[in-house]
Amino acid sequence: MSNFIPKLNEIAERVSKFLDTEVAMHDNFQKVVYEAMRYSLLAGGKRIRPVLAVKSAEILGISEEQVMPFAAAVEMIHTYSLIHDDLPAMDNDDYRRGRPSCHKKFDEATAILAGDALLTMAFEVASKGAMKADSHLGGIKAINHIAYCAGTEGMIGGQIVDLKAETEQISEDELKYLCERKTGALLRVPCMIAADLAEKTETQEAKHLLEYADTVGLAFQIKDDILDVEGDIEKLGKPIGSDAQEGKTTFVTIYGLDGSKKILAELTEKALKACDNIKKLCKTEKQHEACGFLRELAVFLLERDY
Ligand code: GRG
Repeated sequence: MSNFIPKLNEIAERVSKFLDTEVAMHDNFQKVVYEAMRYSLLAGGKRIRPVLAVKSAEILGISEEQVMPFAAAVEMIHTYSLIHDDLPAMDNDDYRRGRPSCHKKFDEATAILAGDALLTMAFEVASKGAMKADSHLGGIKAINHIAYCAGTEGMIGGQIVDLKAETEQISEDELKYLCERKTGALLRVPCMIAADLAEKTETQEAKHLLEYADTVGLAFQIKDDILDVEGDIEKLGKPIGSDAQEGKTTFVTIYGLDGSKKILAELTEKALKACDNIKKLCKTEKQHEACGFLRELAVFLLERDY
C-alpha cells in the first residue's frame, strides 16, 4: 500500500512547526492580533501549497530548509485570503477548517487586521529566506513571483471577477480566467519559487512542473465547486451550498455535476502525464520519488472529500 498520506502529513507537520515558530505568540499590548493569526494559521488545513513547494524543490535540487520560508509565506497568504473571504462583506461564512471563522471567534476588525498582518508577515518571512538562500537573486525573484501571484494579476484579480460571478452570469472563458487567478495562482507559485531558487526557470523540468501545477490548480477549483454541491459538512469543516445560495456561476452550473466530474478526470490525467514527463528528465532516486508523490497528490486531490 502507498504511504502517500503519512508522507503528506509529515511535510504538513514540518510546515506547521515552521509556521508556529515564525508566527510566534507575543505577550504585548497587541497580542490579540497574534492570537487571531495563529488561530486561523494553525487550525489544520491540508498545506497543499507548501507541500507543492517542498516537492518541486526536491525535483529541482533545492533543500527543504531553503524553500521552507517561501513555502510558509504562500501558506500565510492563503490563510489571509481565507480569513478575508469568510468576512460578511465577502462570502460571509461562519466556519472554516472545522472551527468558527476568524471573525466569529474574534470580531470583524480583528479578523481584517489578522489577515493583513499575515499578508505582511509573509513577506518578512520570505525575505529572511532570501537573505539565507544560496542564490539571493533567486530569492528575490521568488518574492517577486509571490507578490505577483497574490496580487491584482493573480488571486486578487480572480477574486474581483469572482464577485462579479455572484451578481451576473459570466461566460465559460471568464470562469476559467477567474479560477486560474483566484485558485490557480497560489498553486502555481510554489513551483515557481522552487525554480527561482534553483535558477532553473527556463528548464524543461520547470516547464513541466508549471504545467502540472496549472492543471492541478484548475482541477482543484472544479473539485471545490463539486464539493460545494455534494460534499459532507463534517468532513469539509465548512458549510456547503453557498455557491447555489448566491446564484453563482460555477463549473457545476455550466457543465453539470457529471460534466464537471468528467473534466476533472481529464485534467487529472493531464497532470499525471506532466509528472511522467518530469520523471523522464530526472536522474536521482529522490527526484523519482518526488515525481511519484506529485502523481499521488493529483489523484488525492481528485478524490478528496475535504
Ligand atoms: C479575499 C483576498 C481574498 C481572496 C479570496 C482564495 C480566495 C480568494 C478565497 C478563498 C475561498 C475559496 C473557495 C477559494 C478557492 C480556493 C480554495 C478551494 C481554497 C481552499 O483551499 P484548501 O482546500 O484549504 O487548500 P485548506 O483549509 O485545506 O488550506
